[in-house]
Amino acid sequence: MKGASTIKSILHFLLVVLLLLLPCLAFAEEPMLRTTDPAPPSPPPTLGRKEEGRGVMEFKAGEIIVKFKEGIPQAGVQSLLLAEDISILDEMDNLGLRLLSVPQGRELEKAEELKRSPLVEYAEPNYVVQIADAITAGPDYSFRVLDVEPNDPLFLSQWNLPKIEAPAAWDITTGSDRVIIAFVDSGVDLTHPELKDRIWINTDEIAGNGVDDDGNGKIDDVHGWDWVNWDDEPLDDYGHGTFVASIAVAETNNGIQMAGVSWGAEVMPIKVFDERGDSYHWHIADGITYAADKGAKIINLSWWLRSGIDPQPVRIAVNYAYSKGALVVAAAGDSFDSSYLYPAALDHVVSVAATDRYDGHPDFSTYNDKVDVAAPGDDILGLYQDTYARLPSTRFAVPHVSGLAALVWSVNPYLTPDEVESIIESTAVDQVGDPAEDTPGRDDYFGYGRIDASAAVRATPHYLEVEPDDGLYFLVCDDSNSPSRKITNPNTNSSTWSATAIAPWLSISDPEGYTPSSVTVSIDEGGLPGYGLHTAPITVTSTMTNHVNNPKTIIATVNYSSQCWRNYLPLLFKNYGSY
Ligand SMILES: [Ca+2]
Ligand SMILES: [Ca+2]
Ligand SMILES: [Ca+2]
Ligand SMILES: [Ca+2]
Repeated sequence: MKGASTIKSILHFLLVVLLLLLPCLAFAEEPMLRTTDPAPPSPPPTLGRKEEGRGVMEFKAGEIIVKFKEGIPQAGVQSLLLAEDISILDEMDNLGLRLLSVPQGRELEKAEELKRSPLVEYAEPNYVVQIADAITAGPDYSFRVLDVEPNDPLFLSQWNLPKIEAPAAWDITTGSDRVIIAFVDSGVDLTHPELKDRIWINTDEIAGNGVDDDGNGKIDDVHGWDWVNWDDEPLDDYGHGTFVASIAVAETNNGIQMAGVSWGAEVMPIKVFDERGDSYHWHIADGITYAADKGAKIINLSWWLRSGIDPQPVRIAVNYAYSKGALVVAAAGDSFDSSYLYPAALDHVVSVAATDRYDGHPDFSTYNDKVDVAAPGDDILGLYQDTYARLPSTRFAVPHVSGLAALVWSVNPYLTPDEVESIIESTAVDQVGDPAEDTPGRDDYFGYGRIDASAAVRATPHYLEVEPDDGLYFLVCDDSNSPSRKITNPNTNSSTWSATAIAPWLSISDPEGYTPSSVTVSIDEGGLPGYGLHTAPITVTSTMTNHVNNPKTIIATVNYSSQCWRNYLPLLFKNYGSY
């Protein structure tokens, strides 16, 4: 077997040569690594992690949120921060919260140290919130875009609106633009034809002058604010906020696309979620506070926090918003179980569960003793980018309740958040679902029941408001046409009120229009008894059976002369601004 031995020797030789060459090959491939240069530094971590509650909580590296006890001297706070080598990044004076800068990697340790100080009420990391956070495997959260854009109005395929009796509610009101819904979300498409005329305008701020005119720390925040990019354009680069807002307030009866629950409400975009759908407790707490300070009546929170821990900054912000008269509405969650999810499980938050088109309880919808009401939250149509999507989630049940609260507040702008919540809950339809789940009265699956918009607005005591409410002034002359003026009701539909007068020289039309609605008051010159000043009362009456402040009287005054120049001259000095 000499030949075999020779082959073995040759192979052995080749192996040795190969082994000797290997370092050279490696060197030829990556010559720079053989020098003494240090390895390039890895990028700083942007997130920390902590085992908590139901899983791992992520938080922003280098930041913690602290609330100092009330009445603590500032000097004490300063020396504590100095001793701990901590600096202040941001402050929320209304909530008494401070965002502190701490060394990266030591967030939990620093929070624990501060918690031991008698000056500190609580301290915790600046936790991450994910808008589409599913804590267990759940429904498909990716946006499913419709294959075919229907030629017929999309309202016909919005099963959710007739289900909650929205069309019958619209006989009473289609929603006043005086009611603002803040969407604490990923922003809103400000130029979408279905939303652009619904965007709230901050009248205390002058656009584009580079000045913080209303002194709230945000320059030129004319239509909300973007906490992610810290600018005045809360645009939606994720798609969620536009989808949610369209369910509540899409422009309706405009001949295009879809319908919203409240056609008239205004949208305040609070952009705190970024293009991946992530946010932080600090931004969310600040966004909720901003919305409450700027007069939002409803704060829509279509998301929940992972892990089920009680979020202190969000809790404090929600309590603040409630104290300012806002109704906070949040998703019960898509947990498939009975876990408490926040913010829905907080006090002063309406927790909304989902129903399907058969008034069933979808498996994903969280059930627990915090659930207040149920609303359509399965196969819900909304605007997504340049088209539509149909999605399931308790996140999309929330804007139904927000839109309904806007309708209720339109019928009566003077209700408290507790009164609005009570009307929505007491008129919700009980025992619509599986009898094993939807037991008589309140239950953990449906809360007080599936919302009924028509019943809610009809149970709301109508507070009739009209403009002008202090009198109408007319100039009537032989040498010009007789004038007419409008009395406008900005809050409710034409069916809810009427206006009458008994003077032979006054005629008043029936109310017309949705919301706003109006009557036209005309002067019949021939009925006037002669030249001079004449007055007559106009009686404005709510025709709803359930009303307050009723009826109202508006005085109509006519100044009648042969030639109008005789009237114009003294008017310049009397300053009748209403003409
Ligand atoms: Ca400002
Ligand atoms: Ca400005
Ligand atoms: Ca539309
Ligand atoms: Ca029930």
